[in-house]
Amino acid sequence: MGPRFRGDDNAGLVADMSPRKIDAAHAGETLLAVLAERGVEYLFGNAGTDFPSIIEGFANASLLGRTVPQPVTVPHENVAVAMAHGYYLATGRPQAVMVHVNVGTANAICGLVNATRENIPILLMAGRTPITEEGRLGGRSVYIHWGQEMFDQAGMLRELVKWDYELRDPSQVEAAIDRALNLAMTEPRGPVYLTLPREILAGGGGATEIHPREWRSPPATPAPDAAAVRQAAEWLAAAENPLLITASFGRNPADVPALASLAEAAALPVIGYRPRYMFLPSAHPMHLGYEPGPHLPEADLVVVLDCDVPWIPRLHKLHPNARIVHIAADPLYHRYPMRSFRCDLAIAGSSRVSLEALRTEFAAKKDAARVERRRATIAKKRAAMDERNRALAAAAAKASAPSAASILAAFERFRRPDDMIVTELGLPLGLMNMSEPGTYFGNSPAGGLGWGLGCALGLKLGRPERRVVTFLGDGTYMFANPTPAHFVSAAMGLPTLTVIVNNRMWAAVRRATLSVYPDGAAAKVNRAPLTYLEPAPAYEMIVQASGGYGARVERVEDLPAAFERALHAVEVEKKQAVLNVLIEYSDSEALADTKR
Ligand SMILES: Cc1ncc(C[n+]2csc(CCOP(=O)(O)OP(=O)(O)O)c2C)c(N)n1
Repeated sequence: MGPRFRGDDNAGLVADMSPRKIDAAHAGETLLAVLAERGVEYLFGNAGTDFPSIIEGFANASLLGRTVPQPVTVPHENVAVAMAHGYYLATGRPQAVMVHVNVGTANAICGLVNATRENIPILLMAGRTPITEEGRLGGRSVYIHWGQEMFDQAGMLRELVKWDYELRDPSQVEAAIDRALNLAMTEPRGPVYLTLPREILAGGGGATEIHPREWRSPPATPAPDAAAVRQAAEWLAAAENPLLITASFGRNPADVPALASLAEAAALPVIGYRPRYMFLPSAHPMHLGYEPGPHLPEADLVVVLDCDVPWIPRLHKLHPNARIVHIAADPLYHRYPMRSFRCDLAIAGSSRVSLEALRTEFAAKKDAARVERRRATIAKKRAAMDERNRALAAAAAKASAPSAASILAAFERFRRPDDMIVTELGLPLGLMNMSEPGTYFGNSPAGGLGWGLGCALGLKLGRPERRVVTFLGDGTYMFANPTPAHFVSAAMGLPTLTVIVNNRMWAAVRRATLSVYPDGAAAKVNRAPLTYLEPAPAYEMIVQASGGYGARVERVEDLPAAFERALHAVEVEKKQAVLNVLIEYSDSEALADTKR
């Protein structure tokens, strides 16, 4: 094979693109070898009768000392997908999940809904019931092989993945894995699905060629259009009250300085609306908190950055003459069936590059006096916000029953800047002083509950040196398959702290009911149906069954000691820990929440 040149400038002559040869027993072994070659470190697996060649492949690899992904046994598919999700967030590297035919896929789908709406690349693989009824190695051999067949197994999730394919021949393994991973990693990123019939996995084998990873590279993220950036910069220079709203910016922690620098230079205040990541240090003078509502009526320019839902039209009113600029890899969110926020200008491409380009263009166009006027206005708003947060923390500390605010305020004293915080709850984030990118992970806008525990495990696997702390409600804890999650934590040595904010109900469901029927019957009756989770289990005991530390907390004054003890369990005893904190639910707070 002749030499190959890579890169725009022909700077890199790849020394050797010749394939590596392995002696594979079957396509299942080739699959594992290709995954490892492509940098997939883990296969989160929930196995069934479709796995023989995969299990053989792993076993043979350990006998032969061959490099394969590390198999992780995950006893619920939703946890497996959430682990791959968390691992990607921690490392930027997509991983593989393999589940059992259609039934395992069905269990994985909630996690996949979350991943797809957060553009998380995951290679989801599933067996496909054996095709042949007799005569072939790997063909049907047990009762379920008839009942599990579907006309179109991928039809269950086609809407949720960027690509799906059924492996048709053993010779396709490398090409199929490459296509899967490259499409998953191409912006806008997302999960992909590959089904693996048992005969195909059992076939093939012999001398097999595996090319180096560079053989098929994914495209780089497109750069933004220069004219569009110039237009946005002009509007940013002319605005009296610009505002930037984001939700998913900061998924790549390395991007955060680009926003910090533009916000500072342009006196551009930033709101994280239902943020999924740390997008700007809390102490940054341009950080104006988490509610766009109060600022939107006077904002004459709104920059919507990596944000699927920048405001709720029913709740929030815009300045009638505001200019709206959307910036994202996929600014129109093309997979959302309906989404019609106003848009004067959309800039597609890498958000970091767009922000950097905007900063450069803005520097050439800015009106220095206007920028300083903006800075002074923002400083006043920021001071008022800091005062409100101080009052909230003080009130929470004085109350006798814990609340989400007092839990967060108590934890704040123990939090290290690089702790990774996961939450599936609407926490009062103004009480958290976030300073480092990549330290906060909120749940997907799809809101498929039960993601947090698995995500925390994936984060810990990717960054074992970090502390990982998850805040979730009692309802969400049950959605998260706690027994499988605690099992994986113990089996893999992944100690994390979970804090259950336990109101013994699905408060979000009650809130939703009251927001539609504020004076209705459900608001008046004592216990509206389908809302309460009583008698409440002793959740702290579930983790103990997996050798973890669990404790129950009922008073605000006990919170500091509880956090100290639980963090000691995690850090020193290397045990997973759960704090089950009982809080009181209040309808008036819930009603206030529906108006934000
Ligand atoms: C998989 C899934 N099922 C149901 C829901 C609907 N849902 C949204 S919030 C919620 C209640 C969550 O309860 P909990 O974690 O206790 O938090 P709380 O609302 O009480 O603060 C439910 C059931 C969902 N989002 N996801």
